[in-house]
Amino acid sequence: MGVVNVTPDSFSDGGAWFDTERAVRHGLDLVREGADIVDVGGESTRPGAQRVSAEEELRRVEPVVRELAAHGVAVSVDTMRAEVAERAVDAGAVLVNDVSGGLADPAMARLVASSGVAYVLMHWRGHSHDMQSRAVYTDVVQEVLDELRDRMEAMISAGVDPGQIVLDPGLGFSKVPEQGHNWALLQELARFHGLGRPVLVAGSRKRFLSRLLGGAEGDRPFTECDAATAAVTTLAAHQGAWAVRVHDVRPNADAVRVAAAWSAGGRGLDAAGRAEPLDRGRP
Ligand code: PMM
Repeated sequence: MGVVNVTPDSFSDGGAWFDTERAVRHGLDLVREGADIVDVGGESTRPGAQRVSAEEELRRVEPVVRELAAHGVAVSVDTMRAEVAERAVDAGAVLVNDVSGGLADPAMARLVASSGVAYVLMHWRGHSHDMQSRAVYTDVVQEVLDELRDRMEAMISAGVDPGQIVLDPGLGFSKVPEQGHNWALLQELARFHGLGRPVLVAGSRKRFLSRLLGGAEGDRPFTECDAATAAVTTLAAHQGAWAVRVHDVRPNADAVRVAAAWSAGGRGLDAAGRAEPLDRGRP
């Protein structure tokens, strides 16, 4: 899953694609580099970010979703708002990526149920302006698992088919580098398969990587964390992740193929020893 943030202020690529035409071109580039899905977002969720209005969010994402879908791209919309999700689905999105797991907008469950599209349900404890103060855990892995299961059950009670749901531990959201929360979740990623749904991992260019690689001069710049992101992808794919959400697609698509070839021990390659085109399937 390649990321197109149509925002002026996102974590690592804020401003770069803040224009419909550039955003669409970037989305098409990501598909050429190997993305199966392009995730279009119009609201930054970086720690401390303030919300934008639904009108502004729609103005940013709707034309990009429509244009990419018209080019045959499988488009995901990264939104916490049912209204934005609905308009994006009408414009051709096939997946709703809701970082709030249905908590930010009570109308989201109904929309996901009635539209029948795939739904990424992420672990979330609150909006960006104060989410890091909610990063208080006794056992981060168990608590994230329990909270994801509760949210999944709430969505199912509201009419969502379990087959629509993809789960995401929400790296960086109410998880702090100082406590090692993100690494604990990655170490125990296999336990998330126990919830019975595909798992998405989204560590690309996040602070826990820039902190890991930083030195006395401070954190490594986010845009210099793509090799580390690809390393996370290799390990996540090897542990059975369904998808990774990344900014720089090519090295991560390569990493997924390496992990697949490694796991298969050479089976499934063509006569020249090449990987077959990637097809991870849809949930
Ligand atoms: N992280 C960001 C945005 N959307 N969606 C999912 N499902 N999981 C995530 O962890 C996630 C997300 C923030 O990252 P960005 O601003 O670098 O895109």
